[in-house]
Amino acid sequence: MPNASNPSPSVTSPTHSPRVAAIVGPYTAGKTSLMEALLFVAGAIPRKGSVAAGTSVGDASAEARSRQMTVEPNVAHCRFLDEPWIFLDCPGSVELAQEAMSALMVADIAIVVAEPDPARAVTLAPLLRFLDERRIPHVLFVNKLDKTSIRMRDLLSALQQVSAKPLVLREVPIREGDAITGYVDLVSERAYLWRDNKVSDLIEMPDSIRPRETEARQQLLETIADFDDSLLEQLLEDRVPAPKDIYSRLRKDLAEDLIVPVFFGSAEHGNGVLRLWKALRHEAPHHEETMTRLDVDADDPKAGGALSATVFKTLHQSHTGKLSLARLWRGQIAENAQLGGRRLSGLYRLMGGQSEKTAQAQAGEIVGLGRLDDIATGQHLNGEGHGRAIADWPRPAQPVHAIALHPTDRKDEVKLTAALHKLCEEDPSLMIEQGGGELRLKGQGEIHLKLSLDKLQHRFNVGVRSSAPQTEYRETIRHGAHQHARFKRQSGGHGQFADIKVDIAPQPRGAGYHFVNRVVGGAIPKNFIPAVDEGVQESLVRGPLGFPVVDVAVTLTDGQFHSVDSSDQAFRTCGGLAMTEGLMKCAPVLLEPIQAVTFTVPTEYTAKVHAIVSSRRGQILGISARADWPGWDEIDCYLPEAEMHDLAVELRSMTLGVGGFSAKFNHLQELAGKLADRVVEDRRRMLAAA
Ligand SMILES: Nc1nc2c(ncn2[C@@H]2O[C@H](COP(=O)(O)OP(=O)(O)O)[C@@H](O)[C@H]2O)c(=O)[nH]1
Ligand SMILES: [Mg+2]
Repeated sequence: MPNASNPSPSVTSPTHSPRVAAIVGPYTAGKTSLMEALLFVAGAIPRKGSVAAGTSVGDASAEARSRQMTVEPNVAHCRFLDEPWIFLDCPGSVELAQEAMSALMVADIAIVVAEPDPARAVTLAPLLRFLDERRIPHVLFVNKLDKTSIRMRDLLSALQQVSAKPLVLREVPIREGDAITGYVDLVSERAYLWRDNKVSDLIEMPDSIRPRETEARQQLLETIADFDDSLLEQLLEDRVPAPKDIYSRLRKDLAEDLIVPVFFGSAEHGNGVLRLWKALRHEAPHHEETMTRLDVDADDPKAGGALSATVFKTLHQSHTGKLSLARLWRGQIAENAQLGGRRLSGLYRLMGGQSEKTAQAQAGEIVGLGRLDDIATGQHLNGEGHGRAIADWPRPAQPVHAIALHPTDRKDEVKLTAALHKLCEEDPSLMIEQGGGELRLKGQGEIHLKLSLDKLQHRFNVGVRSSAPQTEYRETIRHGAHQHARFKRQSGGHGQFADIKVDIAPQPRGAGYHFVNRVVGGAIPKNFIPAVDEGVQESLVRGPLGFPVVDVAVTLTDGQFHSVDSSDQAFRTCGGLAMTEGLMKCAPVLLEPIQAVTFTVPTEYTAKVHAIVSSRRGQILGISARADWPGWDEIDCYLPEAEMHDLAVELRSMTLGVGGFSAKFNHLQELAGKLADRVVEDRRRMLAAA
C-alpha cells in the first residue's frame, strides 16, 4: 500500500485552514481513483495506486479490498501548493448512501463524479437533489473520458435534466479523431493537450475548436450574468469581461450553489486532474463560509468555550476502540482536550486505512476522536457539552431488506448482540429486530447486509449464518363450532377434573381474540373461569396449521366441576383441549401479511414496477406524479410480505439503482390453494425438526 506522508500540523493562517472536499457519485464512476489521482498530483503519494490492483490509498479495509468497492468514507490528507486539504471519498452504492450523506454535511465542497453516459444521468438525480436541497456547493467531474467519444453537449443536456441548478461547462474538449486529447479553458481561453499523469502542454488554440469554444463561453457568461447585473451590462454592450471578474463571480455562484461548474477528464490517466485541483484551490469555500452556510455556532460563537466539532461518522476499530470522525469547526484541539463534556482519549489523523495519533489539530480539520463513548453520529460538540445540531441532518433511511441471523456457535449469542449494536452505532441505516422468534438484521439491500456479516466476522470475530426471514403467517377459522371437552385424571391421591362447553366463532379481520363467559347458575365456579381463558389463549399460540390463531371469539356456555378434584390447572388444560379439538372443525385457513408499499421511480420505469408488482401477487392501488419530483412517479400497491424478500434487489437492477420503496404492514389476507399447502407443509416439517 502506498504509505502517505503524514502532513505536519504546521501553523497556518485562518484562510489557509484545511478545506474538506467530499467525493461522491454513483458506484464505479471512479471516485476512489480520482482521489488517488488528486493525491498523486499534489505529491502526497509517491506512486499512483489503483483500485483494481488493491494499491489505492482509499478502500484499504478487508471488506473494501475484497470487493474493490468503497464501503466507508475514505479520509485522506494532503497539501496542494502549500494549502491543506482533506478528501472524503464516499461509497457510491445506493445501499450505502447514508455514509455519503453524512460526509457531505460537513464538507466545504462536493466533487460529483459522473459517468460519461447520458443514459446513466438519472443515477445522479437523488444525489443532486440532496445537494441542492441543502445548498452544498458542488462541481461535476465527468470521468473516464479516455474510453468514450461522447459529445459533451449531449451528456450535459442529459445531466441538466436531473439538476435543479444550471450546469456550467468550464472547458470544452479538443479531439483527435474520436479520442479526447485535451481541452480549452473557457475563462482563460487557453488550450492544453493532456499528457497521462503529467502536467498538460499549453498549445495554440486549434482553429477547428474556435466556434464551439465561442459558443460554450458565451453560454457560461450568460448563465453567470443572470446573477450579476454589471456582468450582464457588459455582455449587452458587447464588452469582454475581465477574467478576474469572471472568476470571482464563479466563486460566489459556486459557494451559494447557484451554479454547478462542470469539469472533465480521466482519473485513470490523470487527465484533467490538475485543472480540477486549480478550481478547487481558487473556488472552494473555506470552513468559515461553510459554518455560515450551516449556521454552526451562530447563536453564540463562544458557547461552551473555544472548541466545536460535528461528528459525521462513528467507527469501532480493534486498535483504537470507538473512534468518532468529526469536522473541527473552531479552535485548536489537543489530544487530551475536553470535548462534549468529556476528556478525549486520543486524537487521530486518518489517511486511508491508517489512523495515526496526533498531538493537536486545527480548525477545519477532520479528526478521529478517541473513545467518546456516549457520543453519536450527527452530534455537534463543544467543550462543555452539546451545541445545536446542524439543521436538516439526513435521517436514516427506512430498511428495505432483511435477513435472519443465526450464530454458527450458540455460545456466541451475547457476543453477536453486542457486535450488532456497535455496527448499528456505526451505521444508522442498519437495524436489528427480534421478530417471529428470530433475530433479524435490516438494512438497505443485499450488499449492505452482506457487508455487515463480513464485519461481524473480521472485526468482531463472530461467525453467523443468514437466511431469508420467516414470513409471519397467522391462521383463523372460516366458520364456528360447538365443542365439549372433559379433562379427567385419576392418579394416586386426589384426581383432576374439569368439563366445559364452548362456542367458537370467527371474527372480522383485525378484531382479535374475545373471550365471553355465559355460564349461569354456578355450573363452573367463578374463580375457575380465568383459567379456562388462559388455557384457550395458550392453545391459540399454535393452531391446527401450525401458526398463531387470530380473530376468534370463544364463549364459555356451560360446564361441570368437582368439589375436590377441580383446579385452575384442570380448567386450563380443559380449555386447551376444547380448542385443539374444536378448531379442527372450524375450517382453519391461513392468513398472510400484506404490506402497503409505495414505490418511487423515474416515470420511464413505472411500467417495470407494474410488472414487478404483478409477478409478486401484488395489487396496484394507484399511480400519481411524485410531489416536487418532476419526471418521477409514485406507485401505491399491496404486496404479500412473503413476496418481498429480494424486492429491493430486483427493483434496483431494473431501475439503474434509483428506484426506491417504503413498506408498512397493512392487513392479513386469506391464502388458500397450492401456495398455502406448501406453507403449511413447510411449517409442519420445521416444527417436527425443532
Ligand atoms: N477507463 C477508465 N477507468 C476508470 C477511470 N477511473 C476509474 N476507472 C475504473 O473504474 C472502476 C471503478 O473505479 P473506482 O475508483 O473504484 O470507482 P468508485 O466506485 O467511484 O470509487 C475501476 O476499475 C477503475 O479502474 C477512468 O478515468 N478511466
Ligand atoms: Mg470508491
